Amino acid sequence: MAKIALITGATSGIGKATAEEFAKHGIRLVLCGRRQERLESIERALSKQTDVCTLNFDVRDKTKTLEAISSLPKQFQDIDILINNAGNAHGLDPIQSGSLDDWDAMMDINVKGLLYVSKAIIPGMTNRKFGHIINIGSSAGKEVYPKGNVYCASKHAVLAITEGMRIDLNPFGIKVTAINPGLVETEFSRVRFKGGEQADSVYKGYKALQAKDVADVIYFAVSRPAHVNIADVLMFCTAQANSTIVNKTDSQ
Ligand code: NDP
Ligand code: 8X3
Repeated sequence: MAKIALITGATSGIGKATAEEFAKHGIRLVLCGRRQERLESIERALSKQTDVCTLNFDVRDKTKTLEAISSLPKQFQDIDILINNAGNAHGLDPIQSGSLDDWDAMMDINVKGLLYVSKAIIPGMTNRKFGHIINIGSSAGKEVYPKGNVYCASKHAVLAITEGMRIDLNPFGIKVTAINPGLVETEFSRVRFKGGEQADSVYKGYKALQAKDVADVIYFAVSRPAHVNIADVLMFCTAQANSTIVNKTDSQ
């Protein structure tokens, strides 16, 4: 029987590209997000390749998250692969002028939301002694850059949680992986800068990672043999050396 993957943040960027990659390989999909029209159009497109079910919930809402996942039809309940991807940066401000609402959004979505979804899925995996959790961290979880403060903190937390999961779930044979990309050209910067020109300029002058590049690595991780766990991946585009050094020399 084909595996079932639940992907959060499947309406855009890395999550959507991962859904498309998994569908090509016949992995059955539970796709999550808040934008209903997008969930429906992605379901229509990918249903040609695999079985697809969608769930609309905000990962900040603990009750709705647990209810949505427990409402899955029987044939989608046994999740083999969890991709904890939903998340964003909100704002890029020095700590002394950061917005409380932005801080709440990042901690509530990137950290607590990831925990709520995991809480709903892990018992099934421990019961079946089988599963693979992939947390989408970031290079921002490995180093702190100017004005990155709370976003970097949220992604450092994702990496700590990933390591904690790998330790605690070890007796159950559950794989736990962190995939940590640098700059990826998605809707990420539009969310961070609340739209506008600043967002468009982030990916100018060099070739950033594309969502499909990250999805390829995620598929690589889930397609290893049973005895192999890819624990942690840091990936950049060739033009990026670290969070602050990006060779922007292309004329675009
Ligand atoms: P996008 O903005 O393109 O996608 C973000 C996804 O998260 C959307 O599908 C969105 O769906 C979902 N999402 C956001 N907030 C919520 C919420 N409250 N509840 C449920 N779903 C939510 O960005 P990316 O694809 O780039 O980001 C995906 C992940 O990759 C994030 O965790 C991000 O931190 C990480 N990342 C991104 C990098 C980049 O440079 N782009 C680099 C490193 C890591 P909807 O709005 O429909 O709910
Ligand atoms: C996204 C990459 O450099 O904007 O996690 O933090 S960065």
